[in-house]
Amino acid sequence: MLSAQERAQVAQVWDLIAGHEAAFGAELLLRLFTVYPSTKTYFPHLGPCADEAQLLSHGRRMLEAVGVAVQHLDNLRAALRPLADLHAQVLRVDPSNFPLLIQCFQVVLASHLQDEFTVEMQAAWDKFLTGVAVVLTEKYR
Ligand code: ZNH
Repeated sequence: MLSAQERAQVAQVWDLIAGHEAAFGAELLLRLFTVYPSTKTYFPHLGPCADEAQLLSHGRRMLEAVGVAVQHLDNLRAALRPLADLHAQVLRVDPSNFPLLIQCFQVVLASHLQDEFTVEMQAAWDKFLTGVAVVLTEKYR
């Protein structure tokens, strides 16, 4: 559960991302695939080096879903149910990949937002994304 202050910080960070979903998302995927090459195995259809259009398009879809989560902090499970089913039952992404994505996300935010991305915002954002990952991985069995 996020405190009132953490919610405010999550919303503040989202305000800085909103409008740049594709760019931030593409950079996040590029970092993920480069720093943790094993994550690339889930995206064979992107080829050995995904082109920019593919990164931008999947990056945008991923970050738009994060935006939906930001709007439904009280109701993450319901808001993300279709995506949870997709990741658990169709994509079968190993849950150990989620912390890798969360880490890359924070590096992308820090590198773009610099001093605007305060330590408190990072803490709140980490907690928020971990909550999203819990929901996206709890359908596994
Ligand atoms: Zn994921 C897909 C989100 C994580 C892998 N995804 C997806 C989508 C979205 C997402 C929105 C789209 C859907 C549709 O189309 O319907 N993810 C997401 C989020 C997260 C994630 C939000 C966290 C936070 N994923 C993830 C991980 C991985 C993945 C970690 C691995 C590594 N996804 C994936 C895949 C896919 C997806 C493979 C499919 C793609 C295509 O189809 O192209």
